[in-house]
Amino acid sequence: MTFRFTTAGESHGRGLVGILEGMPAGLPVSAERVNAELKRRMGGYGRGARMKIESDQIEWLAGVRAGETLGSPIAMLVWNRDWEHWQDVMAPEADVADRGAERRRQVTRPRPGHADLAGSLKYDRQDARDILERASARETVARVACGAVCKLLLEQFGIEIGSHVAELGGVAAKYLSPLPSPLNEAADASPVRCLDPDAEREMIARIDAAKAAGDTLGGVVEVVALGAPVGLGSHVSWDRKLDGRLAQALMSIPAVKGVELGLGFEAARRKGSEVHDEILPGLARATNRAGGTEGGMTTGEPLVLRVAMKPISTLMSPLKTVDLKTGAPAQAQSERSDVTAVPAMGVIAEAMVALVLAQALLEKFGGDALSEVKRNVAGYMAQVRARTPKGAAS
Ligand code: EPS
Repeated sequence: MTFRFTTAGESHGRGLVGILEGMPAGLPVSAERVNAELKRRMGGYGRGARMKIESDQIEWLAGVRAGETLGSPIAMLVWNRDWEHWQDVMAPEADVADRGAERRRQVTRPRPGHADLAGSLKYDRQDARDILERASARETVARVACGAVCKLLLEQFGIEIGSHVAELGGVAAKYLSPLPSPLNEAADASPVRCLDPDAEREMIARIDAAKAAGDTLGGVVEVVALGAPVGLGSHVSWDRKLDGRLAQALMSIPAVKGVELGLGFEAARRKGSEVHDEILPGLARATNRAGGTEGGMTTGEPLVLRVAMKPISTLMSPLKTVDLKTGAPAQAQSERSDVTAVPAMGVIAEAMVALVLAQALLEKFGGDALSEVKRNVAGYMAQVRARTPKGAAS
């Protein structure tokens, strides 16, 4: 069965829609669980005034009845409350009465680092708002809603995904080993989703300083998925490799510039004997430097990914640009925005990992009903156990 998802919606348009296809029938779902993820995404110190306006909640449009999925496409809608203030600017109709010859709030001074310039040229638009409204990270609301349904599926198989902020504005958190469990309970208790209180204090100070200077900050989030069985993804073809699929999904998050798995770039600096994870009796691993995949397949160890986000490109102290209407040098457009969205990006990254893992799980064990998927997983796990060498610790 094809598993796919897509989103529609502009930042200040009427609302956002997420469509998820290929979920088996019989999966218990609830708006409360999805909304809890949306609420986590809205948080984080350094967000702008927009998050005080919105109160993101889904409405089920299709695919769910009596608290369970039907196996049909699932559609979810989140209204933009801010639409009220943008109706004339964003109206789909050509003839909105009070706007005169041109729509208000046109953007002709593209922001370096945003989609404004390349998008305006590519799509042949005079007003870069036609580009930035869709390039906005507001779209990730619909991703998180779809990811939340995937998390509910993964939960049925003991797979749990969490994240924490490892670095923000150049401040690195001390690494906690082992990580707290449940990870998200600990991370969500921090306003920057950081597990190190000293680093948290310094990150908040840097966000305040950046805000005062009209600047923005990036950072690094670590995402951890526990409980994935060995063998999701495949070595046989480039587009089935799970590490590649995870990297693509995470790189598609607005402002994300890099993804590492396990040791990541550090592996390139070490000798082989200091990189690879030795195999112990019972087929356990001495270490997990690989970060949970080998040959494009899960190893059964935790998946550990790090995701780097650049600073948001809307600066209140703007950079140089060119006005596309006149060709004259200008200052880039400033719009209300966030100082940093790194804590929220962690929640979005969890959703993207959930989408990739759900797809890979259903690819391998797919069935029309949850009961069928469960039988397939149980049969496979019995096969894996039977392959574990005799006399080994299990
Ligand atoms: C964003 C700009 C800000 C952010 C927005 C992403 O919105 P606004 O221009 O309305 O102030 O708050 O993020 C969200 C609305 C969200 O829900 O995450 C941008 O330009 O990408």
